[in-house]
Amino acid sequence: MITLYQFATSPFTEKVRRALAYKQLPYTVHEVERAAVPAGKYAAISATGKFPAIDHDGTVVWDSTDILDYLDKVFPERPVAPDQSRDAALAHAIEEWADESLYFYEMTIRLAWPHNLDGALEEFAASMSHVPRDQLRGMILEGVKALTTTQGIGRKPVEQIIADVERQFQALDRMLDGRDWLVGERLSRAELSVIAQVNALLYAQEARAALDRTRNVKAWMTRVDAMAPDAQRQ
Ligand SMILES: N[C@@H](CCC(=O)N[C@@H](CS)C(=O)NCC(=O)O)C(=O)O
Repeated sequence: MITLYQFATSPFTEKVRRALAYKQLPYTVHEVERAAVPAGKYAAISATGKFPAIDHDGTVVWDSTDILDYLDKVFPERPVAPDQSRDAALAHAIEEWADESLYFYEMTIRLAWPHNLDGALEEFAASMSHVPRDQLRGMILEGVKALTTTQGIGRKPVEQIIADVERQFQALDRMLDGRDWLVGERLSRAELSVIAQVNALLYAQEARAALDRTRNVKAWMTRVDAMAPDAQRQ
């Protein structure tokens, strides 16, 4: 039995849900109470206090990348890792691009830009129902601004961030020129990582405009959705 501990709003959680769907593995979802994390309620599930994490018959794994490794090891059917060694390395590099670069862009433009946060706020409110909306909005804007300022993207002028996002979408588009999948001849973990961050980015009007200027990305998203749907987005 697999239990997925998640924040519903996290792109890393979407990545894992898609992997579980692709591998046709049943699971139950435990929505993590954000307010209870600092007090250690989930310390036995995620030592970092970050989610997603899974509990598979008592084996606990946290971090979406480690979770995908684990799932392929224990359930080798329908692997999300490519077969060829070089393709597997490339999929890993693309996964890191998604998790460590696209992620900071989606956080910045979805959650630290007020006109985009308003469209995402209701989903955050679902896991923090005890916090009044206005207070929650302020907490997210302030918290994410502090985080992305420390990381660096939050210090860039808005126009530069929009240009960066355009370049990221164009890079993804060119990776898909003349091919169905990012790596190799079938869906891989590269798809699952990237589509999750793209969907988070698309809360922002600037990212939707960038997507409209691509030639291959929408069709690729439809292909990924068909093979590895996200139950939460249906
Ligand atoms: N590298 C981790 C990142 C997970 C992550 O950053 N999750 C965020 C939600 S999007 C989180 O749990 N944040 C809570 C915190 O940092 O306290 C993964 O791939 O799972």
